[in-house]
Amino acid sequence: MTRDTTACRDTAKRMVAPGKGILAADESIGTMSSRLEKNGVEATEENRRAYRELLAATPDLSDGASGIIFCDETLNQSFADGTPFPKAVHALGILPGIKVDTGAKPCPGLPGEKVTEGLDGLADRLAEYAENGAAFAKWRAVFTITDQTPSRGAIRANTNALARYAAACQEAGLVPIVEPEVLMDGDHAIDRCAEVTAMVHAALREELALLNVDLAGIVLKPNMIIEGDDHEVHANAEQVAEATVTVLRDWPDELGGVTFLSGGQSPERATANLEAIARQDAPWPLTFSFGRALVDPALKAWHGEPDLVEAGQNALSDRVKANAAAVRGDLVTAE
Ligand code: 5MM
Repeated sequence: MTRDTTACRDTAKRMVAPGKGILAADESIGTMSSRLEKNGVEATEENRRAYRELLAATPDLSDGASGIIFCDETLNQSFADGTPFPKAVHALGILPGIKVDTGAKPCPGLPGEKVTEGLDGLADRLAEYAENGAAFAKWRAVFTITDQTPSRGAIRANTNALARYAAACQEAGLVPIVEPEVLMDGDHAIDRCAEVTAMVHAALREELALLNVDLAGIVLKPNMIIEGDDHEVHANAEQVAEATVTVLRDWPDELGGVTFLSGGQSPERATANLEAIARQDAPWPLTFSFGRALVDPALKAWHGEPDLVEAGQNALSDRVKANAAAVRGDLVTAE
């Protein structure tokens, strides 16, 4: 199959349109179920569906969100009125995306490290997702910082898989969101996060180049450069922004765009850091593709009550508006 470079480039541009970000609502069934239960909601298929409909149907969501990432279960579900999610979301002016990895699993040969799986049968699944209306895809690899990790083996295995996924997506006409997440777990300082993230990105660029991935037709979803969550000193937003963009500057100008994950930061800190990042000089669009930092307040406000759907939507709307304002430069935040 040949690549339709133009279509992927156009979609990537829509995904990182000025003032818009991407909502990550692609928790796997296991993760979503435990988040529902933590909020006192029974983890049924219908509750997972109702929650995703609450998010997607938030009034005026498309003002600040260009796309929503779903998992396989949601993409095959429908709104309460019977409209399949991809069609309903397109009609709301939002691009539907699909998480296509099958999760980070223990990596054979590398105790304590993980490799993301999902390459088997991927081309067929991508064709089906495209047929069902998906415009883009997502694959997340995770890297844990310790004194010994991430190892070269884990970096190579995960970046190679990310590149194979990205190439397969472009052949299927779907924009790959390429997510190499260096986790915040640990007590490391911000410099160590910068060092590891730079190493992972360098390996990723090499693997993407070897598979002829068109960088203008991908969206990179990196972690911000930030200290480990057990580190005693919290970097301020300016320090995070400068360190983050310094690492990213090794990416060529043609890169389609950069959409940050929130990684477990509080919603407020993620927005403050994003706002400072957006003020940096950069050749590619910089925006957000947060999961928890967008949806946690919505889930708390709704907690499964049909009467509180509007409260949940208002909570999501507040976060999306704040982050959209942050990337537009309209928000002045203080941590
Ligand atoms: C929404 O969570 C996504 C993955 O969930 P699973 O681990 O259950 O597969 C995750 O990939 C998410 O899209 C990104 O990590 C960004 O989310 P955060 O919460 O880090 O912004």
